Amino acid sequence: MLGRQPRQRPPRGGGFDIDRGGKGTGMKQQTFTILKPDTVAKRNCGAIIKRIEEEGFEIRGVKRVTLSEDQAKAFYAVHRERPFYRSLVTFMTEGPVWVMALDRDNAVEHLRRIMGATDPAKADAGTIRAQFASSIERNAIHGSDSPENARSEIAFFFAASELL
Ligand code: RTP
Ligand code: MG
Repeated sequence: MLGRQPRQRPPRGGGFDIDRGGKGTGMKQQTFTILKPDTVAKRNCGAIIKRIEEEGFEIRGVKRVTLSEDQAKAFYAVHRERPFYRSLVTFMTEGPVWVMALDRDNAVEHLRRIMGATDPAKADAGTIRAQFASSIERNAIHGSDSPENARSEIAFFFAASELL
């Protein structure tokens, strides 16, 4: 029978911004987060994940990893000329982190909003960093700053087959 074409699907994994809901739901967007070593050490992962889920994010991929120095340097390469780069790499490799691929409408902007400012002293009340960060460096959580970076950060840690 003509007219029943298979539905075209975008690639999985690296790009799962799929409108899976059909009618009425907006386009899902992907973002990426790291629960940083301070969060894991203080056993705050559960509380932060609860908040992330309550905010409507779907956790599409999650794993616990300990970053190598090369991985931390590469992940934060954009900051390699900044005075805090060396210290940031030391911090990010001091213990395990949890990395997560997240899915939600307006995911990038929404996660950044609920994370709060980089410096917890400047973070709005009720944000994750206001609640859980200890300093501008030990600030509990990373969130992608653009959809493009979310895509590459997810691909940095996850194979497409882990995000089905
Ligand atoms: P992130 O990338 O981790 O989500 O944080 P962000 O966008 O809010 O901040 P960014 O400017 O990208 O900085 C990356 C991470 O570097 C550490 N940092 N330390 N000592 C300092 O002045 C300083 N500034 C930044 C923080 O861990 C920050 O999240
Ligand atoms: Mg950043």
